[in-house]
Amino acid sequence: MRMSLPNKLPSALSSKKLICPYCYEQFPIRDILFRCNTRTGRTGQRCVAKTDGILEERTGNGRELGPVFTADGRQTTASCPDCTSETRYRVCPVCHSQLPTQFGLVDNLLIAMVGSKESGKTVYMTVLLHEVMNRVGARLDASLMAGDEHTLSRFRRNYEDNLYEDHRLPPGTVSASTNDNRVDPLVFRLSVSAQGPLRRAPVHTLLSFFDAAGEDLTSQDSVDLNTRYLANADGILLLLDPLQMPGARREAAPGTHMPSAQYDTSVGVLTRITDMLLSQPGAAKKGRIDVPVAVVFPKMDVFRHRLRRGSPLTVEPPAGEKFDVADSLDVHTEMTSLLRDWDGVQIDQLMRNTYRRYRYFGVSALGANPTQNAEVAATGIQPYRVADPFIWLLSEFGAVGREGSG
Ligand SMILES: Nc1nc2c(ncn2[C@@H]2O[C@H](COP(=O)(O)OP(=O)(O)O)[C@@H](O)[C@H]2O)c(=O)[nH]1
Ligand SMILES: [Mg+2]
Ligand SMILES: [Zn+2]
Ligand SMILES: [Zn+2]
Repeated sequence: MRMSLPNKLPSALSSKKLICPYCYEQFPIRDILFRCNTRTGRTGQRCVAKTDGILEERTGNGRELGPVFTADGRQTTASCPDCTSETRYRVCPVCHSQLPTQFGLVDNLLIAMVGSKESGKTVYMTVLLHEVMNRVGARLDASLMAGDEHTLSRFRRNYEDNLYEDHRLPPGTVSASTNDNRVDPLVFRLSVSAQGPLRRAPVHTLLSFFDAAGEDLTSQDSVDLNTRYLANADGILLLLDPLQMPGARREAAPGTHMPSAQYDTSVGVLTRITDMLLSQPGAAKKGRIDVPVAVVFPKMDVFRHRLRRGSPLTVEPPAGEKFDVADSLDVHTEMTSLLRDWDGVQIDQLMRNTYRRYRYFGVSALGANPTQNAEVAATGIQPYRVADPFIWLLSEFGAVGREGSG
């Protein structure tokens, strides 16, 4: 699906503050910069490609690229002051990342993912995106594509191929603080076809996934580093690992690989994130945090043998093209009662008292415990309910419809 782009951004947008999907910094649209495409211009001159110091420092991308220059950021093209060549490359004024073509023209939704170390973030994100690109996308009549070349190659090489081709589990994610404060989110384009009588045009959104390293959330300092990402996110996927809750650990299937992190990290991470969000000006409405938070309990496969008969976490989830409200509430209720069994009442109280829009989800990205050698089980990857939290967030954003009630 291709969109035709106007040359000038709609005036309604020109005063709007935008947030870069790569560095999550905010800036007005007129501040967008351009990058010379290093083609020979009308005057016969040609700019030389060089490493961009700012881009390299911020993202680690040290490729040789055309020079960056200032022009009217409300336009989609500009001509280079040095070589007169006309360029369509727009870049972020802060980190110099090339902005997706649709940036500023379509909704820009930032989804931050957080959770403690070893809670399963990297595995979950890989399987979720793989599923949405394949099966789930077809079901929602939506297509998900990498928003830029860098994301495309990085997602394949560092995430998808590892798990799906080599059947290997990811190594620990590098912490933002041990990596010169660099963070490099994956940016995707999601197009959802027109649904129902009320929606005539397809919805295009840019999604930015930021896989925060969990170790960044175990001290107040490192939480501050992630503040910008979380504070500017439109939706949060919060992974709370049951295996990092004492009451749940003892119920896990024999042979389950236990995370090496301390017990209380699930509550700890939630507490620190909550404090951070509450400290943001305007984040809370009537004392409650307004950003939708999907509270995802991963690795549910290791508790399958303990679930009661008829539990919504044992049935095939609905596969309609809309978000199924009743099913989701059933799962939410089931997770609430599991939390009680797992001594997680504190988590539930914190959510109830501080968040306005949150929902519990039980998922399994792998469907089974990996082998002792950190490989995918011989039965392969059999994801269960991985897309539920994502579809709920999309429905909260108004990008997919809802059906049923509860
Ligand atoms: N049984 C089971 N284990 C999982 C699942 N997802 C992740 N794990 C385990 O959790 C470990 C950490 O996962 P990873 O995604 O690297 O965690 P991260 O540190 O939060 O990125 C993996 O090596 C697996 O052992 C799952 O769906 N089921
Ligand atoms: Mg990771
Ligand atoms: Zn030039
Ligand atoms: Zn940026």
